[in-house]
Amino acid sequence: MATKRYLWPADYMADPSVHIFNGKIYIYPSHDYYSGIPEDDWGIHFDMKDYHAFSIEGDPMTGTVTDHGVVLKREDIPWAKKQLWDCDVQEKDGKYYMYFPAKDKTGIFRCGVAIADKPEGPFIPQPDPIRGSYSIDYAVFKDGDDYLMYFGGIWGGQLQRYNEENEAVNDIRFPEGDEPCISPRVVKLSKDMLQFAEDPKPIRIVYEDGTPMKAGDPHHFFEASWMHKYNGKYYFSYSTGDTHFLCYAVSDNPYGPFVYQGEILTPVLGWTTHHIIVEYEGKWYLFHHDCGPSKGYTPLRSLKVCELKYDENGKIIPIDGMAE
Ligand code: FUB
Repeated sequence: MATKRYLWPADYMADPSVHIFNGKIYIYPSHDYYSGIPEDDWGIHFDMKDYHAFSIEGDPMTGTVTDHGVVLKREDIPWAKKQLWDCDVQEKDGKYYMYFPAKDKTGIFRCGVAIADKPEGPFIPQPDPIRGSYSIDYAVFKDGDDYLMYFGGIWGGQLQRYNEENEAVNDIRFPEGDEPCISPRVVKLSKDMLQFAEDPKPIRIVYEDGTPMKAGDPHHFFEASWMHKYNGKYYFSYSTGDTHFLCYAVSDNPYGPFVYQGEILTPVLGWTTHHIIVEYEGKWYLFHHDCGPSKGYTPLRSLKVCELKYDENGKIIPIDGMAE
């Protein structure tokens, strides 16, 4: 029996964000389509125009998947010009908040917020993006009464354009070799969920000896942050982009530093790798995407799910990205 399941063979969906709302699994993916834009290192071929919401009836490996249709589209977002990339959704006081990246009219990624009364949408966008927001791949984690957003992605995700004081820089350069890799960011959201409550801070991913993850290490941070908690510890997971792994690091503090632990998923078919980890009815699952159905064509990705297991020390047992 296959240990992985393609969730929605009818269309190309990527970058899953998954939460349990009212006891049910909801998925908010990016919606890939054939844009005809030639592939480049900056991901301009990913010119997504809308988001769908999905839900699963029961067990993610076997339950019926429902497409709730388009829940937000580019033409309804006043400030957004193009590229609706990886989003996330969180619930507070019965309202559902979608956080999504899009390029504004000057070509800069910003974080928009859209609000719904139900997890299946529709989501109504705010007129402007979050003040001071930048880069991509916003993942919002509920930690007690706080909502923490983890974000950032290099190359096409523009994180290299900002210093750790959140200022745009002119002299863009990528660290190399033994230099520390570019750090993802974390920021607490305001009580109304619509703005940042503080300045975003860099997240340190360190080795066991406390030294920073090197830019030349194939396990460097690239994009696709996710946070979950297991046995009281914070697990920060991410994609290594150009080396095509999903990896994770662990901390006692949601702001880090996070000690590097290992790989979660080895490379899949297709360039990008992107995931979430969620617990449902006592089991843990990895949702991600690959390009199996499009025969390895990176701009057209498909949603997948498989079970994820920990060993007795809380280490994630790595999964083979190419296994069926
Ligand atoms: O879908 C566009 C981008 O590709 C995402 O934002 C990245 O995480 C990568 O999956």
